[in-house]
Amino acid sequence: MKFELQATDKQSKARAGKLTTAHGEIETPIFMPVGTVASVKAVHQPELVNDVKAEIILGNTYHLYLRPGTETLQAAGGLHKFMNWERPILTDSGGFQVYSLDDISKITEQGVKFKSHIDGSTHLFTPENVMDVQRQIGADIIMAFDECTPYPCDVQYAKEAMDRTHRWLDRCIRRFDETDPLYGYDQTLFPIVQGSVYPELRKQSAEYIAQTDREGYAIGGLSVGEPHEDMYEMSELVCDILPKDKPRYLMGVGTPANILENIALGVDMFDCVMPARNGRNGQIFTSEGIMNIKNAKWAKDFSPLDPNGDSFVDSIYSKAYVRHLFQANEYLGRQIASLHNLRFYLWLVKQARQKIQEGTFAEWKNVMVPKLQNRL
Ligand code: PRF
Repeated sequence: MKFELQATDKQSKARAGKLTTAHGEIETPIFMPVGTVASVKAVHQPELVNDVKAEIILGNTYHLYLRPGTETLQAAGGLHKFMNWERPILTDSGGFQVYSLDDISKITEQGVKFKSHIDGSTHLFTPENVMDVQRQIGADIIMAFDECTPYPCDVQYAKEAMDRTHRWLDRCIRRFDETDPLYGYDQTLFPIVQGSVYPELRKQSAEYIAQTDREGYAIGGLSVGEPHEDMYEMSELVCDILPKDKPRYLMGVGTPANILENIALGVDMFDCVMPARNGRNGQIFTSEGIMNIKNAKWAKDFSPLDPNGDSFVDSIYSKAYVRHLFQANEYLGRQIASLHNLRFYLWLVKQARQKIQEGTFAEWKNVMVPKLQNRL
């Protein structure tokens, strides 16, 4: 993998870059649609390529390991072939998902014991087998096995979890470096910074992660319920420590406004279930703000979902029609909303990239952020 820094904003820490993987190039800043179970929900592959214009998507080790399982994925020749997605894929390591299971997972030095949400069977994830599973899935970028602390979290536990994350990282790196990719193309491993909302821990973690000298780094443990100001403070502190010539990925963030603010602090990559999940519930993100498409006020509004929207669905459907589909509980309504929102997120990061290259990002961001938070 190669990362080329192409432009940096003068009035903020925003960057534009190009990431080259075995499955093609990604222009940063980028948003990665989430395809947890080998499917970006309700979106066909040609729509993902041509309409959303996704450049990279995300898969989840936890879900893919449980179903369809690594035997099937290996027999298919890896996840790219299985789902017919020829562009880059990143897989999350499963840590975050097993902690979300909370009362049914147990953390020890060895790893995390958890029960399948599908059939209740017991499994153990360790830094080593999570590397093996991600080799078998075959994503271009794979994530270290970490422990994401909840919010709030006392400083003592946050430090314990961070130290464990660092020890697990050493084991991940050892296993990753002594194994080979299974499908003939390179994979790369991104370590994850933790440390909750404690500046001293974040600093320690960022320094530890930076000295591992990998090809890219992630920031975890944020957007878990802390105030936005804390998220921005941690994100900036970590970005200032991580090397400038490597991409930074902020995991699981966030709203459109969160994304622009974090781009301004030096983040290059994002993923979040929000555009698709909230879209399926009728929440539409636009360049003028957020709307609930189920609201009666849209009943006779025949304008597009977003007046500035360039998505395929914006060019052919109206607010009134999409509202009707939600009222009638039609699948198509949820599908249109997902497509619109995913394209909107991709449009937003591409606009950011263009403004960074033109040298006008900071002013543009300050105009956009309040607009993006409008309730329509
Ligand atoms: N760790 C991992 N995946 C994640 C997170 C994390 O901390 C988050 C936190 N927002 C989202 N996804 N491995």
